Amino acid sequence: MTNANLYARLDTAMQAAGTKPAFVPTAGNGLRYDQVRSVTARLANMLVARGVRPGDRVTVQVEKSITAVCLYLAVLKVGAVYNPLNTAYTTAELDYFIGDAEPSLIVVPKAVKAAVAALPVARTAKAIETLEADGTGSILDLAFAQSDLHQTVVRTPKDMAALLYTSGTTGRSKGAMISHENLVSNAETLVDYWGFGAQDVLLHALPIFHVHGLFVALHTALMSGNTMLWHAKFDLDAALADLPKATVMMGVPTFYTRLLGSKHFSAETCRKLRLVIAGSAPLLAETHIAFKARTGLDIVERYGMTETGMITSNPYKDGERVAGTVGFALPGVSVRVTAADGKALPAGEPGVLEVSGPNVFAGYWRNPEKTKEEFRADGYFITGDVSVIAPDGRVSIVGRAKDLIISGGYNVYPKEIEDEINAIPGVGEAAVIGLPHPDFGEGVAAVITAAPGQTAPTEAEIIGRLAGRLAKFKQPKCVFLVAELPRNAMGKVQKAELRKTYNGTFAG
Ligand code: MLC
Ligand code: AMP
Repeated sequence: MTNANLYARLDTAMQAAGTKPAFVPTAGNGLRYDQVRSVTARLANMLVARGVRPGDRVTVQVEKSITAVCLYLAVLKVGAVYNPLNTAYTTAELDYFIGDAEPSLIVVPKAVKAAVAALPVARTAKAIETLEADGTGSILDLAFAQSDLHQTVVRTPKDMAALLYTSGTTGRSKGAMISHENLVSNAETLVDYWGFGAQDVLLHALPIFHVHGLFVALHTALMSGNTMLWHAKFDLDAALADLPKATVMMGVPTFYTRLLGSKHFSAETCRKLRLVIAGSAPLLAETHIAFKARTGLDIVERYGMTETGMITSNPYKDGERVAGTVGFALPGVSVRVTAADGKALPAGEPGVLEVSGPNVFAGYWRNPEKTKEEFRADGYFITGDVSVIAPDGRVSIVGRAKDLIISGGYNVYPKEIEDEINAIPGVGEAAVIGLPHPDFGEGVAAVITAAPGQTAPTEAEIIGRLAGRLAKFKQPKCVFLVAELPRNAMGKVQKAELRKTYNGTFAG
């Protein structure tokens, strides 16, 4: 039986890359491909020694490092399930994720180990190990006591490789169960569609706890045996310094607006770039046009989701890259647009985009009801993105059927923030909205009323109360107090009205 384990596929490519540099960090030592393979094998033996078995979850909340990538690869190698968490999440948020994922191993920085160990939900884990931002930690110490020989565990295409949490419009976050087949098929498609070759050099400045940085960027580069210019985060000066060495760059729109905001960014900076990818949030047509004018390069905007990986892309080889559109369904992926009743709509009519293909996830972790709600009977997944498909198949995302804010590429679900604000004494009701933001695309704002007969808390008090409860990027950047929230005849808060009223809040 062939091994459908994604690691087996990546290992073949990494072996072929030999002693080529895999990761070149902005400071400190990098790793060659042969070293990545041997560190990964040692970490895999460490995981086994710690009692991690195939199918077990390994929950990881660590800063971006090369060791963290090797840990991800090692989790795949032993047939376990990688569960990365945004480093911005608070301990209160962690409590929920650990309770839901029930990992057998948790990896966090040493400074937060005691707080995590104190969570009752963490008791089900066999061990809590550490990993620091500089790539050192107990996992590496333990790994170096292990052999660098490890036989990759055989997985079937449908076996789970990763569990990625994505927030919900109602209630708590849901874990998307992502299989080896989902990841292998999407990566192979992208390598081919975007013309990756062994000579490519990728500037990697995305976080590695979400689909864009962890799957799209890493998998395409590893599968092609590319060198990655490894940035712990997006830093404008560091990006400007490394871009002249890169042939490929991937980022959220904020990366590109920040680059365009620098007078040092020019066609010369991009002299070797052949491919610039944007996604995770809408790229304004004006950003696409300004980038082309400054550099001569047409950004390739693509569209995807945690649950589906990449769905569409503007063409790389043949065809026009049209600003404000997300291109065509990728090979092997099918899309359609439907009305609320699920009936397919003709080309040109807006409706909710649905998708099917080997890239679409298996469902939500221990949540069959949500899974059922978001899939059609014929297997199409309902994205919640309002789209138009032109007669030639080109897709444009024109809105959202889901109440979602995307800030700097991070999803924020208003319901979660509203629940937290509503629980603050003195608050009557909160409505959380996204407003145009020059840096983050959308910025989070809250509009509140006072509880009857009470004085509402101030903006500073509200933000202060949310600090220990919600990740920074989810916290409102401003709070407005109103006598009443605007409502329609059904009593529903009219968020469109609020967005209009406060539209210019974050302007320039
Ligand atoms: C940081 N802050 C944010 C924020 N990121 N606030 C709102 N939205 C964000 N995205 C906060 C910081 O805590 C800080 O608060 C203040 O804003 C300014 O911080 P900064 O230093 O300017 O931010 P920075 O660290 O530079 O981060 C910005 C960023 C980062 C855009 C580089 O957010 C980022 O890397 N985003 C990428 C997200 C991503 O990978 N998404 C892919 C999801 S996958 P203070 O008050 O402390 O100063 C997906 C599927 C798909 O969607 O299709 O790809
Ligand atoms: P996530 O749940 O973090 O994977 O975010 C997925 C969501 O990001 C999608 O449902 C879209 O709403 C949005 N998204 C991703 N790429 C794009 C894009 N190129 N244009 C518009 N929205 C996008």
